[in-house]
Formats: sequence, structure tokens, C-alpha cells
Amino acid sequence: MSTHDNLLRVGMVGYAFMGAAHSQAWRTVNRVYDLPARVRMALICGRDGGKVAEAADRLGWEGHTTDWRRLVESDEIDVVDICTPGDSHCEIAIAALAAGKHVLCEKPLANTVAEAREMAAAAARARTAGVRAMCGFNYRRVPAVTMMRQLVADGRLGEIRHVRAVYLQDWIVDPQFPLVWRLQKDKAGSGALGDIGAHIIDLTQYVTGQLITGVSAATETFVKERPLPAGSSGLAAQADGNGRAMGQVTVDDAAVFVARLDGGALATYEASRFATGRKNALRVEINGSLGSVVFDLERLNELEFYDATRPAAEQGFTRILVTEAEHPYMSAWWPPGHIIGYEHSFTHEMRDFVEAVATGTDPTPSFADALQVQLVLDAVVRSAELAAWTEVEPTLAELAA
Ligand code: SOE
Repeated sequence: MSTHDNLLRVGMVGYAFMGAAHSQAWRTVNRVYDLPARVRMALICGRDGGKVAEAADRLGWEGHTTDWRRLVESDEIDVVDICTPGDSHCEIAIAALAAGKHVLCEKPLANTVAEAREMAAAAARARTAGVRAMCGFNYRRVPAVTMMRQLVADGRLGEIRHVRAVYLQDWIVDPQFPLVWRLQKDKAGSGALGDIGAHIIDLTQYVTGQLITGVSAATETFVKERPLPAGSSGLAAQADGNGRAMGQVTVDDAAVFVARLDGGALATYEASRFATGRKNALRVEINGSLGSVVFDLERLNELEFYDATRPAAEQGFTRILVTEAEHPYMSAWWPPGHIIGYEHSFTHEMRDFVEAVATGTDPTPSFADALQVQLVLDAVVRSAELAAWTEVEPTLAELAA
């Protein structure tokens, strides 16, 4: 941990949507949970000096800088939290780990498998010096999702036969929606696939304890050119009939795939930004030989559980309100029935990360876990290109096992 006992001085790079969500969680975590270390929101970094100063003030950071290298190398920082677009994850994470900082990196870990491999290798090296690294797949920490995993691990679902996962949004249905960084391959790596598909890949593998071994996929980019965002310069732009500068969309708008899991389950996945009317609809259903569970992010305090071992006359899906003190993460929050929301998944993420760093244990998902998700994303892309069944490459750890 830090040279300052029980104090973790955090430096965060990025201050947009994820930066704001993480800030909220860093601010809250010690107020809710009794932890072996206290967090100090020391420094925030962004490219625009004026905007990062404003963000520091609004989000509650003590200092601000436009130089991420200064943040990463500072003796006043113990943890580096990376909330930037994917194209800078690799460079920042590797520099931070080399400087002996614990790293929390937003998902997906990287834009390419090669980068993810480098990051996982850097994390493995840093680990030998007691430096920890984790990837921020926040939905694992929704209490109902964590509970799903426990039900599977306790054998309550029996043999897992089916996994059915969708993550649907609709924020780019309008062809006039501008070409923001999430629609550019060099910045984001991929589109709906890496941004939201990565969540359901991680979530389902986490819940079932099974890894995806192969996929058959199709992807589509429905709108191939979009207006450049205001303020963008030239690049690959051309003017459309109305004189607005247009640019190529270089990522998928939607990805669908079927998969096999290493425990024998068959799975289907759908990730789309073109599901009109669906704002942030993540739904997972798992069917086993002894029961089924269903999670729906729009009702995130609930879990539907079908227990096929009950007498036939009493069988049916039971709606469990996951707000009891016995439920994962919930004892520190409100009395039963007083529900929580999206932002709490990040507070839980920070709780687990702080606890791991302070107690010298490995947080999960590790960079190696996130590399494995990246390998699945890569298999999906290759499968869609080849229109063929494609095996997921094993990670080095799997090869060694
Ligand atoms: C945008 O699609 C986005 O903000 C993702 O990047 C997040 O990971 C997801 O949680 C919500 O949607």
C-alpha cells in the first residue's frame, strides 16, 4: 500500500461519463463501507486544462493536471484509475504499473489482443512487487448478479445448459448522431461489441464459472457515415449534400453470436446500439438442470429464480428482492426494501479493489481475466469476417494449466 499507512491516494485519468461514475464511488466508498484503507481523491487528469479544472471542482478531486505521465509518476499517488477511451489504456496502465502504482482500468481492457497481452504481462510482473491490477467490469458487483453466481456455485441450478444474454441500447439510431469516439475503431477498438458486448461476456462467464471456447458471429454497421462532431478537423472527412463534414463509422453497430462454454453450456449473445426503445437493457437468463435465474438491469434489485427441486405444485419463478443484509454488498446500505441503483455497482467495485490492495490480495477481474474477454471479442470479430465457427484462443495461463 502507500507509504502513508491506511491511505490510498488515487489519481484518475479521464473525467467524462465513467470518470464521473468512478468519482462518485471513490467519494462514497469509505462513508458506506468499513475498509482497511481510506481513499483520498488526490489528482484528476484530462487533456483540456479548463475542463479538467472544472471537473476536479465538480467531482471532488483535490488537484488536477493535463499531464497523465506526471500523475502516474507522482510520489503522491498510490492508485491510478484509468477512465479514458480504449486507445490510451495500454500505455497508461503499463507506465503506472512500472511506476509501482496499483491500477484500476475501465473495460474493455484494451483495443486489441496484443495490447491486452502486454497489459496482462505487465500486471503479472508488477504483482511480484505487491502491485495490484483490476479491470472494471462493474456489473459483476450488482448484488443480484453476485447472488446469481453464488446460486450457480452452490449447485442450485445444477448443470448449466443455456445462457441467454442481451445488452441493448439505442443512442445512435439517428443517422445524424455524430461520429463520437465510441464509433471510431482507432479510439474504441470495436463498437457495440467491445463497449457493451464485453459486459455480457464477462458477466456470464463470471456467473457460470465457465469460459467461452468458440463462437459463430455476425456483426453489422447499419449507418456507415456520420457527421463529424462539432470542432472536429479534417481527418477522413468529406462533405455531404448539406455541406456538413462526414466521416466513416469504423466499428460495428451491432454484434450477435452463439457460443459454446467449456462446461458444456450453449449460449447466445446480442449487443446492439440499434435496439430502438432500449436505453440500457442488459438481460441474462441461465437455465440449468435444477433451476433457472433471470437478471434484468432495469430491475437491478431483483432476481428471478426458478427452483425445479420444489414440489411440482409450488414451482414457478420467484421474484427475490435482493436488498436483505444477507445479500452481497447490502449490509452496509439501507434497510430491506430500500433499493439501490446503477452507481452502487461502482461503489462495490471500489470497495473490493480497496480491500484487495489494503490486504495484499489479488482483485478480480484481473488483467488476465480481462485479456480472456478480449480474446472472445477477437474471436467474434474473426468469426463475423470469415462467416465461420471460430475457436477462442487460450490465454497463456490456460496454456500453462
Ligand atoms: C456506453 O455504451 C456505456 O456507457 C458503456 O460504455 C458502459 O460500459 C455501460 O455500462 C453503459 O453504456
